[in-house]
Amino acid sequence: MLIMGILNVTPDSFADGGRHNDFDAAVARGLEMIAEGVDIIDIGGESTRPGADRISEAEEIERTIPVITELAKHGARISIDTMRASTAEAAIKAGAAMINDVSGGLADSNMLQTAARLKVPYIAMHWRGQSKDMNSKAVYSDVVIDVISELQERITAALDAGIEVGNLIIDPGLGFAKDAEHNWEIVDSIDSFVDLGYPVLVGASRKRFLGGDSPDEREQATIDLTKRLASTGVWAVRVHSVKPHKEVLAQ
Ligand code: PMM
Repeated sequence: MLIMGILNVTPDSFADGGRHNDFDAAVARGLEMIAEGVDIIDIGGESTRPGADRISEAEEIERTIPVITELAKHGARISIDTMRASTAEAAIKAGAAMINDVSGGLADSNMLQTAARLKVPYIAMHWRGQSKDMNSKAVYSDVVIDVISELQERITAALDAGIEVGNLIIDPGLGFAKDAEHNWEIVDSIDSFVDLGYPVLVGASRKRFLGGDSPDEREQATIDLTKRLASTGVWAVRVHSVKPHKEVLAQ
């Protein structure tokens, strides 16, 4: 299982506490992750935590592209965490190798065609709407069946747009329009997602459904979950801390 290390270049990320919100700190953290053996560094400029406001395209590009350019020079495999086709394209030009779109192509009507044209791996996450009001959309008759069927629609849209089967990765989108119980039901049924036949990425790191009062308290729960997912055929986990996850996978 691969480790995708989170590098949020945002002043308001709930889990980083804005610690990496300037270029030097972000590059330093990226280099540290490379030294720790990270497989992919996921660089994002826009917070998607519940209730978060959107930022402009210019600001998103300004935050992410210089960090991508610098870390790509060090040989890192980088994904760009963005819902915007324009940011994704700028990131790939700057040296990113993969697009991580939490909206699965729903936020920007140009995204799927852009990913197809760029011929890079594309991560389609399950999403029901912008973070501002996503909690009100956490309504399912059966969360596993509903999320799989909505992901299948995104898979069809991605393939129709010309994304190659081998470039498509899926993600159930833990914490996005889902309450704690929904997230655990998905984790308990992760095999059903793996069985769809695409690489599955899981992003649980320090999210509220893990319990605890602070992001740091949720760290151990994240590591425990990575250990559990390692035997399920999940392709990668998206996590804040790289070293403890590499260690738990090596056990
Ligand atoms: N979660 C967040 C941001 N980007 N991308 C994918 N593919 N999957 C996720 O679960 C995901 C994501 C929000 O978490 P953060 O604010 O800690 O980065």
